[in-house]
Amino acid sequence: MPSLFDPTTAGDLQLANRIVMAPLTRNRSPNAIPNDLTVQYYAQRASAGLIVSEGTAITHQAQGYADVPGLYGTEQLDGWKKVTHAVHEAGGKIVVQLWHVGRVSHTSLQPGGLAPVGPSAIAAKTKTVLLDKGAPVFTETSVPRALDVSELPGIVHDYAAAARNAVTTAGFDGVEIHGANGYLLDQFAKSGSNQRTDDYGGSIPNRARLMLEVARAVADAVGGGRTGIRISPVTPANDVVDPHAQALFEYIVKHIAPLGLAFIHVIEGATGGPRELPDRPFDYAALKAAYRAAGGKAAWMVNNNYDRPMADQAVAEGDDLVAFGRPFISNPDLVRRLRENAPLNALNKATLYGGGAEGYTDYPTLD
Ligand code: 8OZ
Repeated sequence: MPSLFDPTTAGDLQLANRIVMAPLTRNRSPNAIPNDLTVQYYAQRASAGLIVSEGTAITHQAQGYADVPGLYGTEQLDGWKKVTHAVHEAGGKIVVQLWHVGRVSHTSLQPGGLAPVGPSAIAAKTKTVLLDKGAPVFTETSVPRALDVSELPGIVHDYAAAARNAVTTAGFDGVEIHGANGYLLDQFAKSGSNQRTDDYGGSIPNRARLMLEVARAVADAVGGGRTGIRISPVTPANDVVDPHAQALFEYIVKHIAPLGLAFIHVIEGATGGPRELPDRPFDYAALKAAYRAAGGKAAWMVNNNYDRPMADQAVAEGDDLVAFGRPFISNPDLVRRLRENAPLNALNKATLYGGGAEGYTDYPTLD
C-alpha cells in the first residue's frame, strides 16, 4: 500500500513524495518580478514532492491582483530562474501556475487602465486585492468587456508562449494551467458567467472549448508530461456557477485524457472552505472514473482542507497526490511535520497578502 511519503511520478516528473504545495497568492512581487525573498520562500518549502507556484500572469492583461508575479518579460523570467535554481538545489521540483484572471481584475491593474476582459460583460461579485503602502485593500472588481472571438487564438497562444518561456528560460519542471476558481477558463466553462452565442458559448462543448484549446496548446509547447491542470467544478469562488457541473467537468476531463498530462488537480468543494456544498453536489469519484475510462493516466491530485488522516486515506484509496495550501504558508517543513505528526504553526492571516519577510519567510521549522 503506497504512503504519502513514498516517491512517485506525475508524467515526466519524478517526485520525492506525494505531498504538493498548492498555489498560494502572496502579492509580494512588485513589477511582477520574483525577488530574493521569493527565492528564500520557495527554497524553504522544497521538501514538498512538488511545488505549484502562486498564480503567475501570462500577460499584463492576465493580471488581476496587485504585485503578483508574471512570466511575460525578461526580468520576470530571470527572477523565476533564481527561484527554480534554489528549489532544485534544495532537492525539490516546481511547476509554475499559468494564470489569466479574465474578469477578476481592476482597471488600475490593466494595460492602459482599460476594462478587464471576460467571456461576457458581466461583473463578478467578488473582490480583488490592491495594495496601499504594502497593506491589502480588498476592492470590487471592474466591469469586464466581452472578448471578441478574434482575440481568443491570441490568448491561447499567450498560454503556450508563457509555458515555453517558463520551462526553457525560467527552468520550471513544468506548468499548471489555472482552470479553476472563477478565472478566465472557468468563466468561459461555466454558464453563469458565459452568455456568448458564438462557438465559445451555449453548449458544454462550446463553453469547454477555450480550456481544452489551452490545454492542447500548452501540452504541445512543453509536453503533456510537464503539464498539469487545476479545476474546481463547484467552487463559488469569484462568483462562478454552473447547474450542470458534473456533466461539464466529465466532458472536460474526457477530452483532456488523450493529452497525456502529468496531473489533474481537483479542488473539492469551495476553495479554502467547506468540502461539501449542499446546493452544489458533486461526485468526484465519478469524475475520476470518467477520466480513467477515457484512458487518462495523469496523477490525480486532490485538494481542500486535507489533514494527515484524510491524506493517508486518499492515498490508500488510490489518489496519487495531495495538495496542501495554507498549512504550507506557516510550516515550511510541513512534510516533516506531517510525517512525525508534529504540531503545526498557526497561520497569521494579517500577513497573507503583501508585505515583506514577516509571515512569508520567517515561519519557524521544527529545529
Ligand atoms: C486568494 C487570493 C488571491 C488569488 C485562487 C489565485 O483562488 C487565487 C487567489 C486566492 O486561485
